[in-house]
Amino acid sequence: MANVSEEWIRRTVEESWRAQELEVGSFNLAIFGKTGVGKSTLVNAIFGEDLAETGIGEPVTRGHHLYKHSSGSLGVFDTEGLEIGKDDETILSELATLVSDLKRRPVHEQIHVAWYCVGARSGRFEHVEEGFVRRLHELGLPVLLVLTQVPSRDGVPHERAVQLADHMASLDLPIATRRPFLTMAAPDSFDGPAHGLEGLLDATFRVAPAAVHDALTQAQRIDLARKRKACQPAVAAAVSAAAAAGASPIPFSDAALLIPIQLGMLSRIAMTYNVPLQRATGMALAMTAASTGAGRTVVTNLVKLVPGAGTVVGGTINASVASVITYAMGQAWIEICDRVARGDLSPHVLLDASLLRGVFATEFKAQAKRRIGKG
Ligand SMILES: Nc1nc2c(ncn2[C@@H]2O[C@H](COP(=O)(O)OP(=O)(O)OP(=O)(O)O)[C@@H](O)[C@H]2O)c(=O)[nH]1
Ligand SMILES: [Mg+2]
Repeated sequence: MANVSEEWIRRTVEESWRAQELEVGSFNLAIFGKTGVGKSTLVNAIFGEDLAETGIGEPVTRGHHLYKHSSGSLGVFDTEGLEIGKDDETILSELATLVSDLKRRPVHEQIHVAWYCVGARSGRFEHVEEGFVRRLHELGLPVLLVLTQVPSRDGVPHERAVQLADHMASLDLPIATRRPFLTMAAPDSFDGPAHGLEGLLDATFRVAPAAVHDALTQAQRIDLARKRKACQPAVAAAVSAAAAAGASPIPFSDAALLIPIQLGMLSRIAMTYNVPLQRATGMALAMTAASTGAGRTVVTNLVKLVPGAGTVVGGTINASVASVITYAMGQAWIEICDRVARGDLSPHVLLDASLLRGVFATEFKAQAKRRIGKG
C-alpha cells in the first residue's frame, strides 16, 4: 500500500473536492425590487456572504444590466444601473433573452427561483411592480414575494405590513405562493429582531428543482439541520464502502486502503458547511495525523481510539471495525463543523493543527462509543 504522505492526502482531498463541486453544482437566485428595499441585506442574511455587496458580478446580458455574482454553490442575478418602476421594459427584455439563452444550458446554469422584494416601509406595492411580477412568471420563473424590513414586536409583525401582505395576496398573482413572506433580514434596535428568513428559505426549497437542492443546502447558512441531514448519505456511502473494503480483513499495514474513502466523505462534509478547501485539507491532515504513529499507517492508531477494538484479532481490521471508524470520523466532522457554524466552537480551531487534532480525537472517540453502544 502506498505511503500516506501529506502530498498524497492533499491531492486526494482536492480531487474529491473538484468532483463534488461538479456534482453539487449551483443554486441560482434572481432578486428584484426597488432600490434600497434590502435585497442585498436579505441575500447576505440567508447566504452569509457579502456576495450581493461586493459588486464584482459579471454582466450576463448584452445590455449589461443583469449581473451574476457567484460564489461556490450560489449564483445571484441582480439588476444594476436600472430601476424597477422606471426601466422595467429594458430589464424584462434583457431578462427574457437571458432566460431563453439559459434554457439551452445545463440545469445548474439556469435561474431557479426569483424573489421579488417589496419594502414594508413604503407600505405600497405599485401597479408597475405587479406587472413586473406577472412578467417574471410568464418567463417561467418560480416567483416568491418578499416583504422586507418588516418591524415586529413580541413575534408579531407590524399591522401595516400585514395589511400590505393581505393586499398583495388579494391581487391573485399567478405565482406559487401568493402571500408574501414577511421578513426582517437584520435585527434593528427599533424595529426588532430578524425574522421570517426560515420560511422564505423553506419555500425556496419547495419551488427550486430537486437537482439544485444540494447546492441550495450548501449555499444557505441559516438552516444547519438541513446541512447535517445532507451529510448523512455521504457518511452512509463511506461506511458501506469501508465495510466492503474490510470484508476480507485488512492487515493493519494496509489500512490506508480506507483513507481515500474517508477523505472523500470529509471533503463532502466540509463543503456542505462552506469550509474552504484549504481548511478541509487541514482537517484531513489532522484526521490522519491524529492517528499516525511513527512509521505506522493512518488507521492503525485510530483503531486504538475505538473502545473495545484494541483487542482486534490477528492484527487486522475487519468490516465492522472499518465501518465504526468511518462512521465515527464522519459524525465527528459533522459535529465539529456544526459547532463552528453555530459559533459554539471558534473557527480558529480549524486553523490550529494541534488544537484540531485534539478536538477531532475527542469527538471521534465519543462517536465511536455511541456507534458501538447502538450495536
Ligand atoms: N436593520 C435592518 N436594516 C436593513 C434591512 N434590510 C435593509 N436594511 C438597511 O437598508 C439599507 C438598504 O439595504 P440594501 O440591502 O442595501 O438594499 P438593496 O435593495 O440591496 O439596495 P440596492 O442594491 O441599492 O437596490 C441598508 O442601509 C441596510 O442596512 C433589515 O432587514 N434590517
Ligand atoms: Mg443591493
